Amino acid sequence: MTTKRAPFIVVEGLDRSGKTTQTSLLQARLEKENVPNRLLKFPDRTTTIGKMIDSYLKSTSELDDHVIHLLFSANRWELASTIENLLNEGVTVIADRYAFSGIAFSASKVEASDATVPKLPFEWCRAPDIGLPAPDAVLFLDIAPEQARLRGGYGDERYEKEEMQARVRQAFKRIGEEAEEGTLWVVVDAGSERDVVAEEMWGSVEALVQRGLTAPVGRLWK
Ligand code: FDM
Repeated sequence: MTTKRAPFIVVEGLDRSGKTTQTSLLQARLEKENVPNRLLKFPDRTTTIGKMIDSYLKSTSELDDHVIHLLFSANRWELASTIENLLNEGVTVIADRYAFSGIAFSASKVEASDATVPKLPFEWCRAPDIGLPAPDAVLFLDIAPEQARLRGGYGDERYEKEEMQARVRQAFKRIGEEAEEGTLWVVVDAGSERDVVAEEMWGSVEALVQRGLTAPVGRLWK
C-alpha cells in the first residue's frame, strides 16, 4: 500500500482581496468535509521573530530592507518542519500568505528618488526561501487596486498604499507565470461575490484534498 500525505495549500492575495475571509471559509469547508486541517498565517506574529515583524509593519520600528526580508523568511523556516510533519500525518495545511508574498512585497520596494529602480533584486528576494516546503496549490486572490479601494480603502500598516499594491500585483503575476511544474497556480477573481469565490477555491483543491498525494513534500525552487 502506498502511503499518502495531505496537500499544502497556500492562499495569496492583495490587501482587500478578502483573503482572510476566504481562508476561513476554506477551512470551514474542510471541517464540514471532516478533513483534518491546520490554518497557518504568515507572518506568524506570535514568535520572537514575528514580534519584530509586527512592530516593523506597524512602523513602531525601522529595519533595513534586507533585514526585514530575511526575518519574514526566517519566520517561515521556524514552521517548516511543523508543516512537513503535519502533511505527512495527513493534516491538510492552509497558509494565509507564504514565500510568494515574501518576494512580491520586498521586490516591489523602490528607491524614493526613482520609482522604477527596485531596492532589492528579485533573485535576491527569492534566495532565502529556496528549500522551504513547497505548496501543492497556490490560490491567488486577484483584485485591481481601484476595486480594492472601493472596498473601503487600505489600513494603516506599511505597504498599504495604492502604488505599492499595484507593483505587488505585477510581481505576483510574474511569480505565477514562473511557477514550477507540479505547483497548481490558480488566479481567482476576488472581485466576484463572496460565495462564488469560495466555491471556485474549493473546486480548485477538492480533488487534491480528497485524494491526497503520494509524492513527497516538494522543496521550493530546488
Ligand atoms: N508580507 C508578508 C511581506 O512583506 N513579506 C512576507 O513574507 C509576508 C508573509 O506583510 F503587507 C507583508 C504583506 C502584508 C503584511 O500581512 C502583513 P497580513 O496578511 O496583512 O498580516
